[in-house]
Amino acid sequence: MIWNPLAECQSLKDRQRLQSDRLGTLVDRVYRRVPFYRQKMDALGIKPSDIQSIADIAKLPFTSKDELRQTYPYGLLACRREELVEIHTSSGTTGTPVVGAYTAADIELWSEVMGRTLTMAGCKKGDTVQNAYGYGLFTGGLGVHYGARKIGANVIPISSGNTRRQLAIMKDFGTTLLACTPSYALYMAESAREEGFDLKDFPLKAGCFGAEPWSSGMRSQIEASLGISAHDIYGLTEIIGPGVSAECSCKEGLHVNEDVFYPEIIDPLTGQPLPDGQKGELVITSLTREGSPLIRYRTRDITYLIRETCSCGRTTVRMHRLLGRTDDLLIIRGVNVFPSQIEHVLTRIEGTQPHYQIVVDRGATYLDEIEVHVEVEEAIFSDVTGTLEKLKKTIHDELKSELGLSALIKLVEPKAIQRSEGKAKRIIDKRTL
Ligand code: DLL
Repeated sequence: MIWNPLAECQSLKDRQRLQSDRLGTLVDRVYRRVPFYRQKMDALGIKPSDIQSIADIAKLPFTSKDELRQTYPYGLLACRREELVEIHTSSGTTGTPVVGAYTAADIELWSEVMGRTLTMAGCKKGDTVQNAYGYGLFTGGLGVHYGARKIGANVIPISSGNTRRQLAIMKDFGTTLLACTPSYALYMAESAREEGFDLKDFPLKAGCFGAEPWSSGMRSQIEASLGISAHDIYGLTEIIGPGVSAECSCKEGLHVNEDVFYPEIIDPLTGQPLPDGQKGELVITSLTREGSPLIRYRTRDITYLIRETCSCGRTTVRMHRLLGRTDDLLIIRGVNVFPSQIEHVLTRIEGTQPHYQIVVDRGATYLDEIEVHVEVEEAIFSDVTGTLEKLKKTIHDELKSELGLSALIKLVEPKAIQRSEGKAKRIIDKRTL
């Protein structure tokens, strides 16, 4: 099913016209109402009348995360304070939090795009959605909540944590769709096994997982251990929260809701737009937001765009699942390493679990050292016949061929790596630069 065929299956020509109109209105609005944008446009000598179509977007300046921080909390507001109905922020673990401010129309927009997201995972009226994303300032909880309400599904607002209770609720209430981070979904499956039941016996049929990177290998493990179809969903606080893009049943990239969130890919070093299919930094313009619209926001997320029409019938452009972040890039002895590459290798190797941590340190020789801690399956861990040593060598060799780097491998027993109920912590960088 498609939630909004008019928007999601629109002809390219009609969509471009709509995007052009919306961009014009947005630029007018922020030029009049947000001094930050007026000054940036004036500095470049651009007037709202220079923006005639969506193709003119490249004339506009970027917005960076640092600028959001400098204007915290209300500097980029494009409406009156009393028009706001809700505020969210990022967790702020890496600095001043970034703010998303919503008017009633913004909440309606969020409900609409999350309705599309859940529908892509096969969710419909009558389904029971167990929403194990955190409720609160984090956008995962309320985003899924609004989407489920929009399409008439029944939402259980359990929030994250208390895994035993999650499983009891799932069993008692007959949950059909689970929403949480992918790492938490795996943790739930593991806990269910320990409690002596199998999630495959539950009526659960699908899951909407996102908010952190995960690989196709991890998807296979989730699908097998929960007996469901696992869908990748993407978004960020600055733009709206979840609801920017999501996977349909074809799972060949995430459909971007481009009638409202216009995507571009740029070279992160030069800022130059890149053609479809080429990997770079995702830049998003929120075309219809009222509270905190952003123009050409640099997400720091790396992906590429896929323009061909999907066999599901939606005509919206797709983005490949995230390939990394410009600021997650680890540079180890000059070699560029994304944690996603490591996960990709690990999930290919029999006997390992997709629970891992990457520890980077600088040894006595001042050379970077990378140590990958990997959980192995119980049976292998207790094996005394040298299987562990063989596995260690396999992981070492496969990582070396993928990354061109020798990593120290530490195999750890099941559950040795701390589980997370929200976003998993994969990297521990101990280097002091
Ligand atoms: O994580 C919003 C969200 C909630 C998305 C629930 C999906 C599901 P932030 O906390 O602002 O917002 O973090 C945004 O998380 O820039 C990406 O780097 C990362 N991220 C989000 N979704 C995915 C995904 C929410 N599907 C940042 N795959 C983004 C990989 C993701 N990374």
